[in-house]
Amino acid sequence: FISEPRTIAIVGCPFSGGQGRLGVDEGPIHMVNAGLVQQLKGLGWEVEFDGHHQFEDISAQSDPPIGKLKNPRLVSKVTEAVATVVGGHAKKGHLPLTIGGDHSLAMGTVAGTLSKYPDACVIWVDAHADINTPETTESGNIHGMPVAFLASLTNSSSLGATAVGETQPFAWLDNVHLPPSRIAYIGLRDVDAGEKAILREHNIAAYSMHEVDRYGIGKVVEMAIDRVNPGRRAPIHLSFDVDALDPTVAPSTGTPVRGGLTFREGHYICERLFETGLVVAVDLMEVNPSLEDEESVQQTVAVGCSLVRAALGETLL
Ligand code: 6HN
Ligand code: MN
Ligand code: MN
Ligand code: MN
Repeated sequence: FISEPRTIAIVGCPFSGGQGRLGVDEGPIHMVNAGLVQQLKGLGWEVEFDGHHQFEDISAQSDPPIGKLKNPRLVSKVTEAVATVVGGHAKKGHLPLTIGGDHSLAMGTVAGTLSKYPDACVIWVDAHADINTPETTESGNIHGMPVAFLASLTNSSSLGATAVGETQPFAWLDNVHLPPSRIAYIGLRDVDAGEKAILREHNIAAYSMHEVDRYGIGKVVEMAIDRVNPGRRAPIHLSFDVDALDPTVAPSTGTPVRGGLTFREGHYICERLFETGLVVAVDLMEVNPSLEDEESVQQTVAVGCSLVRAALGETLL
């Protein structure tokens, strides 16, 4: 049994270093400006928001790639800070709501959740599996890798050597471990070949759009919960990448993939997880207000806010 948090702590993370497209750092600013704080208060929550997180800046020159990984030092520093902030809110009994920013941030959010709830499971809603390792990544973008680090499928030593005396990026994550049996995906449709092999090898619960079509979203969500949380007692961390939605529903995002979740399917996942009473942390990632036209941006920001509301108790009746 989880004593239900009454306070939401919004962690705004204007960060784009886990991928190459500028603008995704503006996502949280747009969502807060759209009235997210008031909307959550309207659901009966106390809401804490002390402004967007200020991240230490590391210049590109002092952060050359390690192997294929781009901005490794920056992403490591930022996600470590996010883990501390999210973990701190969770330990006070608050529900951390992290707004991205790119999905590399989930290294921090999930690590933060695990620091308070070591038995937590993760429902990862995304077009992508974000489980590349430094060996399998084709893009070198770290937002495609957070799950591999969280699940200890890779670690900081596999990055290769850094300068003498330098702290190895991601060493802070080496002691964080989310067992692969406690991860379930919903919405997948753009999974790299190396990632497919990893999902198979570790028997990770993965419900792609094929399963959504086949069974319907209602059944898929129950199957996902049962796989990672069979007794339905463990805390749930929901990490929602807005690109899980179809690009017609959420166009302003950096790696859109057609054939995604409908507006209702996305909201249903959030509503159903809230109903379990087990949700202890929520991420909403990858809204990029610099992509597509103004109407698309507004639509994407609005759908981001409404997914968050659904995950935090908004009902249709
Ligand atoms: N995201 N699999 C691709 C890569 O670059 O590794 C895409 C990753 C997308 C990540 O959307 O959070
Ligand atoms: Mn707090
Ligand atoms: Mn993602
Ligand atoms: Mn994605």
